Amino acid sequence: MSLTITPLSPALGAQISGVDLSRQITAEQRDAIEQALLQHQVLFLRDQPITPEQQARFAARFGDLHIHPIYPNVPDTPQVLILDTAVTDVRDNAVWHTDVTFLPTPALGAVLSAKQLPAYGGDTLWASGIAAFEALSAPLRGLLDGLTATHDFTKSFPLERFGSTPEDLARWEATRRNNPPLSHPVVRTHPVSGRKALFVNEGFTTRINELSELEGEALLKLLFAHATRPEFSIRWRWQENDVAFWDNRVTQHFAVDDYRPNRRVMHRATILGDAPF
Ligand SMILES: O=C(O)CCC(=O)C(=O)O
Ligand SMILES: [Fe+2]
Repeated sequence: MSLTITPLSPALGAQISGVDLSRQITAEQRDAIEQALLQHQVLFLRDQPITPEQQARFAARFGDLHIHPIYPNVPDTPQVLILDTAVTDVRDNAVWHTDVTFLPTPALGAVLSAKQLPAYGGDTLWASGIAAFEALSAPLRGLLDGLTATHDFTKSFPLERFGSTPEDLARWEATRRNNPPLSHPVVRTHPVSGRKALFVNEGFTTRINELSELEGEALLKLLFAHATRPEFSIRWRWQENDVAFWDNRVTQHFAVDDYRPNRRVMHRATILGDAPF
C-alpha cells in the first residue's frame, strides 16, 4: 500500500492515507512520513484506532519520547500523556503555543490521537513559523535573526491551576525548580530542512533578551499576532480516531476551548528534539 499525501493549505498541513498506525510501519513508510512532515509541518490521518502502546511505538520511530512533568499519563505507557477535560484543566492549550519550549531541547514533534470528542467544537489550529517568518519584511527578518527570547514554564502552567492538591503542588514546585527560564533564538533554523522559522510563542515566551522591556513587549505582541494570521494557519475538525503529527520545531498550535462542559479526551506522545539554533 503506498502513501497518499493530500496538501490542505498553502502554508501547512496535509492529510495522509495508506498507512495503518496500529501495525509496525516499514522503514520506507517512516521515511515517506518524515519527508511529508518536513514539507507540510502537520500531518493528519483519519481512522487510526490505536492503543497507547501503538501510538508510542509509532512516535518512537522518529526519536526518543518525552515524559511530561505535569500532565497525567497512561499508567502502563507513561510516554503517552492524557488530555482529559474531566481530569485536567487544559485551558492553557487555548493559547497559541509550541510544546515544551521551556526545555533546553523542546520537542521535535508530537503525535496526538483523538479518543473522545464533543459533538462539535474542540477544533485545533496549527500555524507555520516558516510561512510567518518568510512573510516578514527583509529589515525585520534581519533584526529578529540575531535576537534571543526567554521562555518560562510558569507562563502556561501557573501555580493557581496546577497546584491544587499537595501532590500537585510538590510536582509543580519540582518542575519549576528543574526548568528555570531559559533562552532560545527568536528565529530558528530547522535542523534537517535548513528553513528558518519564527520561534516565539505566546504560551511560554516572556521577553526578548536584547531589547528593553517596552521594545520587547511591543515586538512580541506584533510577532504573536503576525505568526498566527489565518493565511499561515490551518484548522482541523476532529473525528474520533484521527491522528495529528506535527513538527514542533517550526509550528505552533491552539486548542479551541469552546465545548466545555462536554468532555474531550486526547492522547499525546511527544518526541524529544534538539537544542534550537
Ligand atoms: O487538545 C488539543 O487539540 C491539542 C492540545 C495541545 O496543545 C497538545 O496536545 O500539545
Ligand atoms: Fe500543545
